[in-house]
Amino acid sequence: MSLTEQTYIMVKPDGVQRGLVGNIVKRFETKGYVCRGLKLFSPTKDLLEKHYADLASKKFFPGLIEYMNSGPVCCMVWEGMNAVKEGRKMLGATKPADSALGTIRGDFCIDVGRNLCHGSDAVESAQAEIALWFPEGLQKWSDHSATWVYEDAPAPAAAGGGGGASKAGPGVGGNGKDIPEKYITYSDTTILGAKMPELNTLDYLQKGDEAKDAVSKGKTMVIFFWGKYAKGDYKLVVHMSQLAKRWPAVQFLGISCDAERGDAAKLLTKVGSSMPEQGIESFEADVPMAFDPEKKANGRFKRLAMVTSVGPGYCMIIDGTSTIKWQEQFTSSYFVADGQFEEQLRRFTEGEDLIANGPRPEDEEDEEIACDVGGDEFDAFADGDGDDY
Ligand code: RTP
Ligand code: MG
Repeated sequence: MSLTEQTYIMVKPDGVQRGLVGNIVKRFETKGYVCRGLKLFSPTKDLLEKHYADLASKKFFPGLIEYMNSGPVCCMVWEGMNAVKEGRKMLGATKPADSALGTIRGDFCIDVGRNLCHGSDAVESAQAEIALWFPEGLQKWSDHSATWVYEDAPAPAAAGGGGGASKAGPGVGGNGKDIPEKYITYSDTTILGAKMPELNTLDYLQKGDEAKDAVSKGKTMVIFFWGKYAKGDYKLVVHMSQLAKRWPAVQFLGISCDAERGDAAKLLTKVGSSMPEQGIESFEADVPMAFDPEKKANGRFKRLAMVTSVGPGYCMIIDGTSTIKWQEQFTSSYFVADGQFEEQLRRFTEGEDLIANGPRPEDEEDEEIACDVGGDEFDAFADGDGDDY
């Protein structure tokens, strides 16, 4: 259950006129939601038409646009558990007559064409509406009340991210422990700052349109390498799926290191399976996943990184200009929670400086250790006991 689900709420011109902004803010705030955006705004007709595009064929559409364009609206983004559903409940049904007393529409209006407020109807539409109405981005700040609102709230230090508490800092992982030398990403790691190579040779196993759309629109991306043959790596896939839910604005993409398409595809048939020996209650892979024919994409990353291999567990954060901002290697015994990836993603999406581990110490002899683990030849991943997945 996400504590960072967001909904877009808009107080319509009649609601603004009648002073309902304060009432609506108070309801969300006292319930425990966090405000991530709030502004009075006079929208263009074009923006309103985009917002209400799904109603374009309705008879009332021209009237709706004209009325919404007749004065300023108040735009808000509220964040918290079940924000979309709870927001709709607070606003009431579309028709005021069907709205229960105690809801905004139930208490303060009569006519459907003047129903005072708008609320997103799904998590996906909320994200699209937030992007439309707040192209400048949202406010980022730590919610000091989180532990009073949620039983499982993140510790205050990480509340701004809305996710699990992270103790990550220079040389220290999210679990508060020193990161083993070979897994530290030093600031002079070759791939950092490089431009992501073309992904046009990928053969998507699922959700390809989503990934292609994100690449063409220059969305922030997380790319991770995985392999059916790499058994210890399955937990990474689950973890990445969970991070993807936490950061819906970031596009996740998993690229297979398997030599055969059939092998890669087979892992995806295991969604929902329990894998107790890997500590997986229910296997998840709910992000775009691609087979990499002839490992062409892999080769491009390998050349960029100047390493001998890029294998399962190799993860990157890539910004909207295709620049690789962060890279970390996980393995069958070094998990995402042990490293800095999650905290770096939080920092990146909230506009904070990333943790810097400094340059690789000069007396290090083998400069490629950190990049080599998890490579094709990495035995720890070997699927040695038959084809039970
Ligand atoms: P909203 O999007 O504004 O939260 O409202 P909603 O989901 O409850 O309802 P939706 O079907 O999306 O309608 C959007 C807005 O169009 C106006 N409407 N007029 N005259 C009519 O029959 C009619 N039906 C809808 C309302 O202003 C409604 O909020
Ligand atoms: Mg609607």
